[in-house]
Amino acid sequence: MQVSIPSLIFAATLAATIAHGHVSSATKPIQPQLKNNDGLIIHPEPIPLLAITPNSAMDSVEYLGNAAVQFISQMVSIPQENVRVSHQFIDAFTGITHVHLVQTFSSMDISNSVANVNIRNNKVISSSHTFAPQMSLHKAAQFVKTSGDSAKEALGALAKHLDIPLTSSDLDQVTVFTVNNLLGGQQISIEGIPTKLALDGTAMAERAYVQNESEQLVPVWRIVVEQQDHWWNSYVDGSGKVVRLADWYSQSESYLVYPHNVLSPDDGQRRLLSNPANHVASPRGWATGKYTIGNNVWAQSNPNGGSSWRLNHRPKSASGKFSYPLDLTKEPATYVDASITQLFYTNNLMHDLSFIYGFTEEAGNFQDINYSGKGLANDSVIANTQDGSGTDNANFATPPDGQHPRMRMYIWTQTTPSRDSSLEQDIVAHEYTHGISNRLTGGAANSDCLSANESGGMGEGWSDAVANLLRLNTSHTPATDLILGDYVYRKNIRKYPYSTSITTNPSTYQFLDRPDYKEVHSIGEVWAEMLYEATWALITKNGMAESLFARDLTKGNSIMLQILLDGMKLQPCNPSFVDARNAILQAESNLTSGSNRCVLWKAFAKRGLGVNAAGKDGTTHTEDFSVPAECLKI
Ligand SMILES: *[C@@H]1O[C@H](CO)[C@@H](O)[C@H](O)[C@H]1NC(C)=O
Ligand SMILES: *[C@@H]1O[C@H](CO)[C@@H](O)[C@H](O)[C@H]1NC(C)=O
Ligand SMILES: *[C@@H]1O[C@H](CO)[C@@H](O)[C@H](O)[C@H]1NC(C)=O
Ligand SMILES: *[C@@H]1O[C@H](CO)[C@@H](O)[C@H](O)[C@H]1NC(C)=O
Ligand SMILES: CC(=O)N[C@H]1CO[C@H](CO)[C@@H](O)[C@@H]1O
Ligand SMILES: CC(=O)N[C@H]1CO[C@H](CO)[C@@H](O)[C@@H]1O
Ligand SMILES: [Zn+2]
Repeated sequence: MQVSIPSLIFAATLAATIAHGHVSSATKPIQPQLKNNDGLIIHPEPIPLLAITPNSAMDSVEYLGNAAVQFISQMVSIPQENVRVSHQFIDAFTGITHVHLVQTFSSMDISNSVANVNIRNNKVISSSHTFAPQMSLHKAAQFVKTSGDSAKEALGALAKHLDIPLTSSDLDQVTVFTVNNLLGGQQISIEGIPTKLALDGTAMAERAYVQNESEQLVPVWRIVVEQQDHWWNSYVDGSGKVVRLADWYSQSESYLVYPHNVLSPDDGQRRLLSNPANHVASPRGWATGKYTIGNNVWAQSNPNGGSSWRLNHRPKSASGKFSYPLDLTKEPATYVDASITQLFYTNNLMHDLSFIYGFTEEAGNFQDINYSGKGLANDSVIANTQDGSGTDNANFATPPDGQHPRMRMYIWTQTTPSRDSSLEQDIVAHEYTHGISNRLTGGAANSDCLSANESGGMGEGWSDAVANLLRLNTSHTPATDLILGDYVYRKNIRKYPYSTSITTNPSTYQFLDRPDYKEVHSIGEVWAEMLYEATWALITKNGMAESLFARDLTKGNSIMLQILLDGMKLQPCNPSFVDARNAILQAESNLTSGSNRCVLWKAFAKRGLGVNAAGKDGTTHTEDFSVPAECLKI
């Protein structure tokens, strides 16, 4: 029986069926942006420390600490008695003495007014500070309420901020004790706290100041409370507002997955990857809690194929380690947690990769919280593994910015046992790229810009092209041919392998006029083949970066991914092949100033999209194999 070629993915615009609800967002740290933060000041001529007579009783470390106090207080014109050394040591490797200081007021720390002074050979080589000016000290408000009860009120305010409100009967159970701290100041021990707020029922409180964004000193209660996954150092002002908040717990996450250089189970083993998130693209990591849920993706199974997803099954890990058994001799349902973990991983990988290359919050990417405050929030990817609404396929729906896209990965039935498409990177990468191309073409608010014949076809093509780029590595050469879907389908899901050989893959521009090239995936094959030529042309000229994630724009594969995404942003809604090629050429001109222009022209011309090629939807396509005259001499 003939098996029909499955049509991987229609990038359909979403009907308004997706459930919309509150996305729980982790509490964010709060750090006032201080005015007087000039960063590290390097003193090219190291500044000799002023001679304070070393007291013979002091060791040199203490001497340097005092000298640092004197140095910094002179530099910012505040009294020495308002500066305290919080930590200092001599680094045995460099010989540099590092002195850390904090500004004080009324014998209390101004918690975020800090400085550091780096000293070598009794000279200051660099320093920094965020001290409040002397004027602020004069104006500073005194504590009005200092009683233990006001510490309790502050705890109640913190609980509310953390979304764990305490009832009045909860608060009735809470008791406060005054204890003396090591510096002779008063500390308060708070006990009897519900364990939902404090792991062991206790918290520490002390009075302090916080410098706010207008250089004013705000009297606060500092409260330290430890929870299962957080360890909060908080500063609550008299009105109950949390004005500073830090989490001492750094979330660690790990995933047992096929890493991105292992295309599928056919290609290698799973490995446990620790903290794989890119710090720029996902500053707070991938999983924000105990499940495969995060700011970029919510991954779950969906065996019945319905549209609900929030409460669907997901693996749970209290420790942040997502590691589940996988026996490929059994049916996919037996390893659903491994599959969800893999899908979560690959989606996040695509998020981070595309973010680095400019699919940012501002550009309309997929995130629940936009950390930059730009772009619309609440649109993480809904990624369903083993989705019951189909088999032998996968798809991705992209509504406009601010609405969740949905990825549905199906089980493939070509083999016994069946295979799970979430385990094949090229298919997941293909799907995710539909989201990128749809959001970037025509702007993030318009999801209808790859919906004509040619543009829809190119949507398929970009998806194959990015999947190809992601899997290329330094042992590949221009002679490498790539096929898609090999793991789940056991053969190529496209007509021809992607290849720089005209014999292996004969696709050219004029194929678009053939009756068997009206369907988007066929059109996409022609476009992706042109992009495969362009990719190798760029790599041949510029070499290949070992990892795309380094975004080394001197290397061919990174240049290619960059101009693909830049081109999407430049091109019109529903572009033709000619438009998209021109946008890529313009992106190249901006990025590498034309140094790769002729290489690109030659690649496109090799496949009939040369300088005199003409055509668009509704017309015939005239192919042309020539390059601009300027490219003939090179
Ligand atoms: C996200 O969605 C929730 C619930 O629908 C809403 O309360 C919240 O304001 C939204 N956030 C943004 C930034 O749109
Ligand atoms: C800083 O604190 C002062 C005194 O409490 C207040 O008047 C001012 O509005 C605060 N500034 C900011 C930016 O919060
Ligand atoms: C490149 O990928 C191939 C699979 O296509 C793999 O066999 C090979 O080991 C990889 N090489 C490197 C350097 O990662
Ligand atoms: C788009 O393709 C369909 C069939 O695949 C065809 O009927 C239609 O005429 C095409 N539209 C244009 C504008 O070429
Ligand atoms: C434009 C826009 O919707 N910006 C949102 C980004 O996210 C923050 C919350 O993190 C919202 O407050 C903004 O409205
Ligand atoms: C080579 C070149 O033209 N680079 C420009 C690309 O666009 C950015 C943003 O407009 C400019 O800053 C670059 O100079
Ligand atoms: Zn597709």
